[in-house]
Amino acid sequence: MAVDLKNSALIIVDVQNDFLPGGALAVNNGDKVIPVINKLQDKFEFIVATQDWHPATHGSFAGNHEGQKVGDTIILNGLEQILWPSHCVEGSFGAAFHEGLENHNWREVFKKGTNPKVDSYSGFFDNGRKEHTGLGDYLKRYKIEKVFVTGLAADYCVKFTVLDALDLGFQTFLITDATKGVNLAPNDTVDAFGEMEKMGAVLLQSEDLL
Ligand code: VGL
Ligand code: ZN
Repeated sequence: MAVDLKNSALIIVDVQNDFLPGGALAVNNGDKVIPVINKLQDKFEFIVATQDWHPATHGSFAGNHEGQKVGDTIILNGLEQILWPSHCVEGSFGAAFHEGLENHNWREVFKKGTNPKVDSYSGFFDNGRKEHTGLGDYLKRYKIEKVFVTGLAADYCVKFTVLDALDLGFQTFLITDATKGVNLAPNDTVDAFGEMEKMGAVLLQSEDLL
């Protein structure tokens, strides 16, 4: 498949130590996306990354809610919230990008989840859609029309980044071998792929671009 990469951006979502094997919220085989994303970066002139970046007091951490455990669902300021282990605490090793991930051509990094009162799966908006990270305006300022989304995790931050990109009017591609899911339920990643496709995302493999 020949895909025209004019006015395109590669978005690298949350390829951070805590989402990789050995990390606090490790995604199975999460490290497998790194060589794929590195190869893809050679094809793109415009690359941005997102970074999950929580204060230690973040409301998505089970340890900040007495009597709750990881995986429980609570209401956090009016929104349903799955409780996660403490992860990607601002400035920590877990919040850093993996050292094997190329970053020399990145234009900008967009941090998300900085407000302790609301989680932010999408790279564009928080889960309550009250605040934005600046990513959408940034891409539009540079006349980006197509976005190619990669990274972690397929069933959370990648999925919501893709859905918001579609909502903002970007032609949106998901590179399926450049993402892996958490899979709290075994089919979550497959279901997420289906949902993104149904909403208008085009599912590609990296070899379609290389
Ligand atoms: C993520 C859960 C909590 C992700 C971030 O990057 O997919 N998932 N925070
Ligand atoms: Zn998080």
